[in-house]
Amino acid sequence: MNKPASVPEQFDAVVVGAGFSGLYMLYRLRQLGLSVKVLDSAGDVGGTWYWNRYPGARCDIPTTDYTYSFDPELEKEWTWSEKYATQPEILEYLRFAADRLGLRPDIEFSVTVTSARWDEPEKRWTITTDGGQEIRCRYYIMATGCLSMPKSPDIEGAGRFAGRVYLTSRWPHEGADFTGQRVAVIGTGSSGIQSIPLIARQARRLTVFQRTPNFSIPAHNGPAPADRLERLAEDRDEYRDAARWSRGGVPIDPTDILGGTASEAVRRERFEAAWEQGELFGILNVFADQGVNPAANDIVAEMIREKIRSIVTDPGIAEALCPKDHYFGTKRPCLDTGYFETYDLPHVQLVDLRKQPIVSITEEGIETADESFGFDAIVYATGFDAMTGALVAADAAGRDGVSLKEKWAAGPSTYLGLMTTGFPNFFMLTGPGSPSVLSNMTVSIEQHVDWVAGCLENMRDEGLETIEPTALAEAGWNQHVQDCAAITLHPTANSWYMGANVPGKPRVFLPYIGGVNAYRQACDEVAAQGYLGFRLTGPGEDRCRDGVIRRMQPDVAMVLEFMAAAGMPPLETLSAADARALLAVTAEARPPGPEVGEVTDGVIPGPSGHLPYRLYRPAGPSEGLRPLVMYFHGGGWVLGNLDSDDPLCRDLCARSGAVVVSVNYRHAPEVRFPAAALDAFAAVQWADANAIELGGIPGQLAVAGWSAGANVAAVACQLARGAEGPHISGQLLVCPVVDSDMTRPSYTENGDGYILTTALMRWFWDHYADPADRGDPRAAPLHGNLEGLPEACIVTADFDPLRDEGVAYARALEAAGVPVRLVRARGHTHTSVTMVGVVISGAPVRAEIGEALGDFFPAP
Ligand code: NA7
Repeated sequence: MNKPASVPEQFDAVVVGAGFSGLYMLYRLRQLGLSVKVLDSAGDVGGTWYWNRYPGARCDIPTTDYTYSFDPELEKEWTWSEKYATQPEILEYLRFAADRLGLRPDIEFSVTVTSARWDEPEKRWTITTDGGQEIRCRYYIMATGCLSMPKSPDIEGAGRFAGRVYLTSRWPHEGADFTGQRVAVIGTGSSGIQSIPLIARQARRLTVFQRTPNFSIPAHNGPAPADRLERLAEDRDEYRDAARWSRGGVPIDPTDILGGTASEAVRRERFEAAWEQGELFGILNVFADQGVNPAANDIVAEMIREKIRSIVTDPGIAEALCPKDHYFGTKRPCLDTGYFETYDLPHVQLVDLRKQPIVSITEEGIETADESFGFDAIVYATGFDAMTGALVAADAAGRDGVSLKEKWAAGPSTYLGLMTTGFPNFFMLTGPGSPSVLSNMTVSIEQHVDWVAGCLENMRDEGLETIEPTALAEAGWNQHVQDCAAITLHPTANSWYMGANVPGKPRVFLPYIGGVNAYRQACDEVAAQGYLGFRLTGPGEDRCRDGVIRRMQPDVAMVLEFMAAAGMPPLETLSAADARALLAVTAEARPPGPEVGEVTDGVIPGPSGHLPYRLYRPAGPSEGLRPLVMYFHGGGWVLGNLDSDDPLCRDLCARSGAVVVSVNYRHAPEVRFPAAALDAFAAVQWADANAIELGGIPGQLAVAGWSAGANVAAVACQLARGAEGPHISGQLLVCPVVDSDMTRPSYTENGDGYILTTALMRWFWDHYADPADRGDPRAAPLHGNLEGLPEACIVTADFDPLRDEGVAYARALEAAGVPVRLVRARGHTHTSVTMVGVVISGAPVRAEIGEALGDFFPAP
């Protein structure tokens, strides 16, 4: 019932949407004693399950898991009839839940929110509906769903067709009867793939217009999976908890088998088992690396393509149905029942829009570049303006009158996918930047609702009125969301996850791919740290603990977790010999690094005996001369050798196109300061004198090193300048040791927990140099004369105790007139940038390093 606009209704909270999330949110808010109004433009509860009534519509997560878990009693009272329930059954379930929890009195149906604005003095939202109603509330909660705003038809002439038009996402309640009709289906996403076999049963002729073939596996629908039912019967709470702390919101055993190294038999067995199981998270878990490694992904993709070829009789049609333009899983894979089999039916035709694009919809049908088709009905299965569409459409304007649409013009920006700056007390359930569509939605919905309820309860208890994220926290989270996506294959696809399906929509990865478990952990930590990154206000209160919840690159964090779990003893507790032996063992398990043209070992005459070296020649013509880079390995002057930095040297060689010569200088404690530095200088002199024999262009010589290797490289530059030769074109210093002062803030911040610790650095110094020598520029080049040194590229890592001395060296060089390129390895540790083939996020940093190395020399 609409009230006059002059007398706005007042509630503590307004929730938009009465699907899975809106219903549970209402339930939790009521428990807090808040007054709540839920608004929905539908005629009943159900959300996406109210609208998506097309034939064959089902969930693609097993019903054992696609269900509310917050109330064991509710669970007991409902039994799903199938492994993947149909839309009518899911809708029935949500009706049951709404009734059983007595939610309906607080829900108003057939009402669309047209706008909302934040009233700063009143600290309230004013919401306007299509009926002219005004509602005021303190908390405004969007339970609008991720796939609820249909994509507007973006096909020429879409309005002209004279026959019946259907949208899978707005299917008529009375259903559709295609008996005897000529039907077109446009779109082969999940909605198309689910509906096509059923429409084919009725239609006289069915023509499917496919722009992108999609990966689909058989759902093998039937009774709910016995193994899951058993686990639930045994210990429901344990099962639900396992789901909450799983990667995708469904308990599975994540594999550690890698596609690249598994035997053919293992690959086949794992794939066939997943194919038979018919579960999304199963087929996405054939190999641990299929989401990040193109080669592993292609093994799964090709096995699916083999299946398609074995199902579809006509080889031409089979090939057209085989997805080849995106990695498996980077677009939402589908579960089907007889989809590919449908194309064997004589009255079903596939039109490949890549070969003959649609020119226009006409009054009679569809005209492609090659043919005109006549139809009685056209079904658009063309998808959604996913994740942001419904949020933006509700037209909320925040504190400064800026709308969400304006704020998100370049892509959504959120803190935890829950809130966004400038919009106080505005919550998004499963918003962009949260796991949402990459997870079992019901688990992610419950987690979000519980977090919001916990937050509001805390605010009530503390007498607070508003909450809003800070710009710093939000920017940090956006960065983390993109960092997580960047190490996967996902951003390569034109998917709706990327916003790529909607013309003009910014291309940004929308959901959080770091996992339901990692995400829950982050949200819990934010709350436990007094709502880190949020500003909370109330009468006489204005509190804010600003900060960023995840600054580390996600794969770096994984490596640290892995190493912590492996329980390696701290190196500084070992003898030098034992520490060397331990590192040699761990190095054996590494990927080898990229192929280069040639690798040869040799010896250099050092100041006191021979020094072994390894030369890396880039691929390409072997006769031409290249710039020469003398490389010095890391290891605190104590550890490391030609093998330890072999993958990094290959990487530097492949990226820079230079000949890289890695030199094994003498180590401490056997030979102490300044032996390592003198060896490095001798190696540089020797390389200069023997450039042509090494394949180097005379006069084009640079030095490079990592950690203590960067220390001796920097010292070699100073010694060469002092000795008036040889000429060095540039110095690449990756996380260099340039000082023995351990009091800089980066030592305080990163001195423990990131592999290179303060204790280990002290151990290195103690092995290498007497305290009296540690200020000598040959040990601490920061204290040397820096004038006239070669241009430098200095790499510093955020989580490195040596970060600040690297920055100090860069600044000091600049002050001395030396050109410096300072590369910040954001979210990295002292070691992670060098972990070639392990830490994917290091690759862009190494690309920049390779470019910097190339820039030391004149263009070829
Ligand atoms: P999707 O997955 O976005 O699929 C839409 C399909 O429609 C897809 O094949 C699109 O091809 C196609 N499409 C979209 N626009 C056009 C135009 N203009 N011309 C031709 N073809 C077009 O939506 P669904 O509803 O199937 O599924 C959404 C999710 O709901 C699903 O993943 C499940 O999680 C539940 P494209 O790939 O863009 O080339």
